[in-house]
Amino acid sequence: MRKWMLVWALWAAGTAAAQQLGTNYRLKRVIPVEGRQGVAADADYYYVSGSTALYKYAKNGELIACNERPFEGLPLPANHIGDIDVWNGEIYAGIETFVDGRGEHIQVAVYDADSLKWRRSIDWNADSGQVEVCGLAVDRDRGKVWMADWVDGRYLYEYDLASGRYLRKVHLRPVPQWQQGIFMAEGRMLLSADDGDADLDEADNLYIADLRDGGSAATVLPFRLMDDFRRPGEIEGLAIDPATNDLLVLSNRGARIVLGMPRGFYPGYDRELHELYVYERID
Ligand SMILES: [Ca+2]
Ligand SMILES: [Ca+2]
Repeated sequence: MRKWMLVWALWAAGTAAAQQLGTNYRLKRVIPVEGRQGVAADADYYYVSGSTALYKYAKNGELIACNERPFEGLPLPANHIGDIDVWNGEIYAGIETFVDGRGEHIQVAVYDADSLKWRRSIDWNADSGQVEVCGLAVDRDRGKVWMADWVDGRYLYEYDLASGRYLRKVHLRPVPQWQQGIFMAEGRMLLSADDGDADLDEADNLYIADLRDGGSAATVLPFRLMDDFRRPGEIEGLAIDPATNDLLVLSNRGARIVLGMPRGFYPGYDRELHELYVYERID
């Protein structure tokens, strides 16, 4: 291969993998899914987490595979999966035991994206101050993984992907209320927050924090009001599709949520619906 071809091939591979953020998104599709917690995407598939399961979907919404026993073999007790990410053929899941609004036994569990089987886990550093894991995000450019905390949302926690070592936390100012999912692109963190009260028909929100300066604190800015969901409910995980740069946001509707746990249904619903909202970038 000529040198310029090699350089071009490396450049093309690099740009194809890097998600890019837009400033304005338009809803193009809603896909019913099984899981109520998180979403991730690679070039060919969507991955969805339920509280106790992992699902793999073709991008037309067809269910391809599932693992309904994802805690088998894990080194710590577990009953809850939050938002997930996928990178280099592996699914990263923030896992814990979650009971009545509090988490314990936090771990980053890594699964094979083909078989959905568990491979290994990255240990939580309890001294970091993190008390819950609602979601995580891989920083593809820097080889890091970040965890967010729904109970005490003041900080995001950074770990090294290769060694699993805890590195630092970043102070969010202001703190979004009831964070759910996070996703990192171009050094900036997108956060979903379940800050709209579904009892009052309030929409939930996405926020963005620029972490590129490496500082101990980051300013959180509004990114998008999610007022185009079919009914205000519980916003969950989010991701950017690396093939299309579509914004993917999971949301639940129909169930009344108290302290993070479903407690009965709103009028007109006899079950909770889980939907993947697919947004195309328009600028
Ligand atoms: Ca969640
Ligand atoms: Ca809400």
